[in-house]
Amino acid sequence: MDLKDAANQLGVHYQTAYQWVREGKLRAEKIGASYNVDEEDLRQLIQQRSKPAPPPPKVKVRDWHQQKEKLLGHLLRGEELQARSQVQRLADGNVSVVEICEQLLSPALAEIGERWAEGSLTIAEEHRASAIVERSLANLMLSPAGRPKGVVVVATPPGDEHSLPATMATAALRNNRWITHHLGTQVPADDLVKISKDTGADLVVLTVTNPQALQAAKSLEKRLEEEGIPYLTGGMGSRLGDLLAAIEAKSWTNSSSNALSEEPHAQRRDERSAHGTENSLRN
Ligand code: B12
Repeated sequence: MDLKDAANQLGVHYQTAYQWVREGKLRAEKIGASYNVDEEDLRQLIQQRSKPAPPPPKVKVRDWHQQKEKLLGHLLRGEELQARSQVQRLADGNVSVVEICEQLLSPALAEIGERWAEGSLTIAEEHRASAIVERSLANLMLSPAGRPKGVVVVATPPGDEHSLPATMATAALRNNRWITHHLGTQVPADDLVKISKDTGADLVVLTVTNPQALQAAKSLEKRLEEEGIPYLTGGMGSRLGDLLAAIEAKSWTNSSSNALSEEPHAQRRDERSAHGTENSLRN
């Protein structure tokens, strides 16, 4: 077949097919002034082009500590564009949302919390940093193609204003093909139950960061149990990887209580006791 017909079958312009012949991508025999393309060669090239491109190679982060220090610097100086492009570069390099959250964003935020607690960072600076992290997370809210695994509702109990952990959980779930309804903070129990039923949620994920909201979380759990809606609760120090593992294994089924909800702050409460919490972020 001549090159013009081959180009048509490939769905490209004649010049492109000619370029491919010159580059050796498409084999063709020169006969006089024209080119002859073997049908088998053409079939193979068409097949090769129809395969999805392989995912970009995963960027290997050698030094997360250095990444965290760099991000922390941007957050402390209020350099939003630099912070967001640092996060974006990792996402573009196929680094998982869980890694980005747990190796980079959470450690940077933890340090911001430490500095606030010891009085070297103002509330305004903390708010500015949190807002940048929140907007960096927006870029990670991707839902890859493929059959959804199920429906999840993510919420934070009343009395807890720490919205970022639930946003991170949402990003991780969406990236793992769970349809995720992210409700943010301060959702009344009745409304949480209603939306869970309306959306046909398989599971409610609760995130508790403020120890003072633990009781509210317990009441929500009790209510969900009464309604027969499964839930998983996590908090400071709990791992997104554990959330994904539990949800993949569907190991929440009939869980009337779960270990994660017992002491969500246990791990870090000890670590941070030296800094105290008498300072207030809010006044
Ligand atoms: C930002 C921030 C705030 C912001 C929140 C803004 C926002 N939009 O979220 C504001 C200003 C509102 C705030 C307020 C307060 N804060 Co504050 N805050 C922080 C800070 C600096 C970051 C929080 C954060 O997002 N952390 C990063 C998260 C994402 O990391 P993580 O906890 O490990 O989260 C993981 C898990 O939650 C997991 N996950 C999420 N969902 C699920 C679900 C399941 C099932 C599983 C398995 C896992 C999982 O995913 C996350 C990522 O890996 C922390 C410092 C810190 N160490 O975190 C203090 C911190 C949490 N705050 C603290 C305090 C004391 C308060 C206040 C009580 C201060 C006050 N006196 O007013 C108030 C409480 C207000 C309220 N009613 O809630 C203390 C809590 C200490 C304690 N444990 O007792 C901390 C630790 C600061 C400190 N060092 O003292 N805070």
